[in-house]
Amino acid sequence: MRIDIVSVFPEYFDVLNLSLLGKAQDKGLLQVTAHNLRDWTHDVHRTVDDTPVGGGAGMVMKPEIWAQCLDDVLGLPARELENVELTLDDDLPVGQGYGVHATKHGSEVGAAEQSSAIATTQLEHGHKPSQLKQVLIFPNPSAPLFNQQAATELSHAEQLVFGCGRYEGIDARVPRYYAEQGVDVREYSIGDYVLNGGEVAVSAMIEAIVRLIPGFMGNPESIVEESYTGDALLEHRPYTKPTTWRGIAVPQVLISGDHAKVDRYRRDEAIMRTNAIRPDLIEQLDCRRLDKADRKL
Ligand code: 6GU
Repeated sequence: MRIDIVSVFPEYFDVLNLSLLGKAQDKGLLQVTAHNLRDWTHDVHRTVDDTPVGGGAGMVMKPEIWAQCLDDVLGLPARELENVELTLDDDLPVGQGYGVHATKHGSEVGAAEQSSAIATTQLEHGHKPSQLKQVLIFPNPSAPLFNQQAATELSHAEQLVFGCGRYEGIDARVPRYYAEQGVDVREYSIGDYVLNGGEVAVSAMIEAIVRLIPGFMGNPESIVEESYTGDALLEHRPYTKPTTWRGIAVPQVLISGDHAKVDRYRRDEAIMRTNAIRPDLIEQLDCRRLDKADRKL
């Protein structure tokens, strides 16, 4: 899998090189690249945002910068610059040029170098953009919740591109445009609270997705049994030795040696905990997946 992340704070993603994700990259299962959105700007201030049309607080991220960047990262054909307001840049000596250079080839030198750097990376890793099953994902607190089902589905993609918004978000025409181009576009929230930007949400989504890539986890069984897979129940609580610690004994059944009883105990625990903590998950539960003993609870 190839993962491209676009952000104005690409350093946030340095941590992805640590731990299991780093190992997956070493094994060649995964290649993660964090891009700086500002590399696709053309003005000396490297501006990525503007005031909201219609008024209001905060700033909105500009669609043309995002599109220049995403066209490159998705491997779509470069387009000529369009709808760019040519402004005389007052930081440059008069006569030396404009803040924005609209050329036939779509961009000034900096951005052209960017796209060739990406093309080289794709060649090095043997990807042809046309063969990729791509998904473009925008973290958005006002979107459907990201869950284990979404993570599982996305773990089968060949390329994931994450566009991290800051401020009041990215101009709404950006996801719409790529969807209209036939790109599989998703927007996800990671919970009912507000973060300052999408970076932390994307880190969480990547960790949830990448551990589901076949060959990533040392012990695939630990994935099958855990919370939210299969029945969408919370997991039973874990215990290790000693069987009595600081006067607290582990549940007796766990040291009985009776595997059927242990399984039954763990399933009861999972159902009761889910009922107490997440009754919404109990309501979603597929009744056909409950066994006779479950129904007595
Ligand atoms: Cl995806 N983004 C932001 N900014 N805040 C969030 C979120 C996403 N999910 C929950 N809160």
